[in-house]
Amino acid sequence: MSVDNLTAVLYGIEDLRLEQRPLPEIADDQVLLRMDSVGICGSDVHYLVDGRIGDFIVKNPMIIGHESSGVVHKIGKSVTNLKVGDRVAIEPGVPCRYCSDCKEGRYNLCAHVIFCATPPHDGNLTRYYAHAADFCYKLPGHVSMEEGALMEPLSVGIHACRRGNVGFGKNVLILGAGPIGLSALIAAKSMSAENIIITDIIADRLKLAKELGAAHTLLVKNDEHEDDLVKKVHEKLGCAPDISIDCNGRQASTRLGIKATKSGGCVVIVGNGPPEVTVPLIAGSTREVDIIGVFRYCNEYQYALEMVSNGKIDVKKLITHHFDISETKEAFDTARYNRDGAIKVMIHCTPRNENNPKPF
Ligand code: 572
Ligand code: ZN
Repeated sequence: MSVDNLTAVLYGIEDLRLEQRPLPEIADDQVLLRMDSVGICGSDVHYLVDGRIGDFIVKNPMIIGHESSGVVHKIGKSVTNLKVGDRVAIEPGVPCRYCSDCKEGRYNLCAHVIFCATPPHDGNLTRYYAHAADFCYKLPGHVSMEEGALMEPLSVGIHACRRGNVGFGKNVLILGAGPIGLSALIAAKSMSAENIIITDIIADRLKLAKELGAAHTLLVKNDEHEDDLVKKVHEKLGCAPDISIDCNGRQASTRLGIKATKSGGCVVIVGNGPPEVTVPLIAGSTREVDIIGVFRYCNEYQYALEMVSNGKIDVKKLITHHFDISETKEAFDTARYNRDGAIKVMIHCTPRNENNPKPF
């Protein structure tokens, strides 16, 4: 009898199917994982709704999902860092390891990276999945599989904070309180930022942001004048932010970030909006406001895991919904329509809690 390898495959716009796939073969340096938890990311929803993000177009059926954890089911011949039964967080982007970007440690910039569920590469919302063993991170016994999956968005937040030099005493503005904005908030707290103000257009998200440690929140209305918003940020924070982290990407958000940041501060661009936006670049430049780019993350998984493991970071509150892989369509509907205050929707490829520390 063949093994159940139920898999979520995106065939094109609004065409997400569950189907059986053969068990993947593994290379010598890979492990076969029995997948456990997979979070839905905004990019997964984009590929479902638009069939593309920029030049990355779903031209052939693609397995969706990249925020994930699993249990080692089989190891390749040359794997020494893992054994069967290990519970792991899966870093979804495997770079070439040979180019100058990889050699310099900035492997997120590798032009040859194979990133799960970025076309044309398959993701891992499936029951069995093969991955490079050195991009799997063993979870300590007390860390749950869901937390393992959340190491991915958390790594984005940590990378953004590191790129902006968030640290002790810094006042931070975070634009956008979705999963990435909230991850940046959690990361900034863990790096001893002084006060953090976070914005969003959805009040529920700001409520959660408060629970996660934001000193101030700012509910933004769509048609609000940006100079009024700058004033509000400064009034609430008591000063201009040293660092603004734009997790939104919309023009209005990037503009507010540049205008609100103190002279000599920096704006970190995490959110991806349209490829070209109009911003007050020269007004920012003449105040020596640095604009810093972010592309995913590199070298953050180990730190993210350490912070969750030692209790300095708690990501569990980000999870608002749980679904079984057989309910993938409902899970995506919940994520895309922000149903019931959805922040992070988690899909379980193994029955929930089966691989988790007990008691729950
Ligand atoms: O978890 C990583 C991640 N990265 C995202 C989006 C969602 N999740 N990015 C935005 C889209 N870009 S991209 O360069 N691209 C589709 C490869 O436009 C990557 C980073
Ligand atoms: Zn993502």
